[in-house]
Amino acid sequence: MDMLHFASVGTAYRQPGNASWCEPLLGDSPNSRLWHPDSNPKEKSMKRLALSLVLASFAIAPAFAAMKEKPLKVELTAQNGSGETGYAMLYPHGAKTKVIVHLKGTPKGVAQPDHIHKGTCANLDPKPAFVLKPVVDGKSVTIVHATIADLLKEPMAFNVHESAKDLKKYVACGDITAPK
Ligand SMILES: [Cu+2]
Repeated sequence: MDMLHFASVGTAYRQPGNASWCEPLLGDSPNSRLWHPDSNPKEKSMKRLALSLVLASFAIAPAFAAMKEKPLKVELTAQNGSGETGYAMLYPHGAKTKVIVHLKGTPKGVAQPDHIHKGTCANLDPKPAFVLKPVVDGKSVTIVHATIADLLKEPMAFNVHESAKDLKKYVACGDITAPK
């Protein structure tokens, strides 16, 4: 059902003095005449209930959206003398997260594997939890199938590896922590 459809339902069954907050949503549309005026009262009240639930969810959704996730920045510090430092930005992307990694001091043209691992930089689970696009010339962009809240549920960290050949050398790392 699209918004117009909702609007016509709302016009047909709206009661006087009821729910003034939803007025802006309910334009008087010619479509409302399509609704049968003699449908039985029980059905009407069921429809009203369904309608108010739907409208309530419309009213609540923006409130949630307002307190929804903000982008999160994770600082990445150099490891093993790499001189590679930077940060990762995590942007809410529906039920997913868009991750953009920015690194300075990377070797030119080299693809550096990049992951989110469970654990912390000090104690990293070697198995990647999320595989990111490799960092090339200091940048990597990936859509991760988890929300920022998911990524904050347990300790997790970004890490960047020297190269596909030299995976064991970590060149940068950053713990994912909630903003203070
Ligand atoms: Cu890794």
